[in-house]
Amino acid sequence: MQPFASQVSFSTGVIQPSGKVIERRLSDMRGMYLDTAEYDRIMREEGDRLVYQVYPVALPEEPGQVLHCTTILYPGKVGDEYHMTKGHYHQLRDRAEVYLGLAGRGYLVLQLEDGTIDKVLMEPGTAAYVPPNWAHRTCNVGDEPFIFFAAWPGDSGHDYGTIEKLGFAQLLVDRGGQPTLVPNPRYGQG
Ligand code: M6P
Ligand code: ZN
Repeated sequence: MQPFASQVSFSTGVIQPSGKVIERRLSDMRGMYLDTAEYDRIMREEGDRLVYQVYPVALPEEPGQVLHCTTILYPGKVGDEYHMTKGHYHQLRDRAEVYLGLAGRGYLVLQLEDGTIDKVLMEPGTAAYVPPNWAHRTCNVGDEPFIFFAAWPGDSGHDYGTIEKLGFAQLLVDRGGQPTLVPNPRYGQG
C-alpha cells in the first residue's frame, strides 16, 4: 500500500476523497430516544431528520491499519434528549479509539458493560480518548454542527447490537439548559 493523504475541512467536516458517506436519519434510530411520543410526532410532522453523517477515509478493515473518519452531528433534540450517534462497542472489546473535536460542542458518553457511565466534554481542540472496553456515543449539546475526527484500529469492528438491545444506562438530556445524565428507565430491558 502507498502512503497517501486526505483533506479534512475543520469547518464542514467533509473529507476528500472519502469512502462511502454514511447518513443516519431519525428513522435509523427508532427506539433509541426515550421520548417515543415526541419521536413519532417529529417523524409525522417534520419528517425524517438527518441526524449525522460519517465521512470515512477508504481503508481495509484489517489488523495493522488505522481507520479514520469525521462525524458531523447536527444540532437538535428529541424531547429534551440531544441529537446523538447510535453508539457502539468494538467487536474486539480491547480496541481503543481517539476523537479530536473540530467544531461545535458535544459530549462523548462512554459505558462499560457493567453499566458504568462516564462523559467527556468535547470542544474544538479536545482530544478525547476512548479506552479499551468502553462503548462510545456522542451528543451535540450546542446550536451548531458538532464535528469531530476519529481514529481506531483496523480490526476493531462495530458492535451495534449490544446497544440496540440493552441501550445506554444513562441518557444525556437538557435540564434547564444544562446537559445532564439521567438514568435510562428502559436500560437492559432487551
Ligand atoms: C465516530 C467513530 C466511528 C463511528 C461514528 C458514528 O466517528 O466512532 O467509528 O461510526 O463515530 O458513530 P456510530 O457508528 O456509533 O453511529
Ligand atoms: Zn468506535
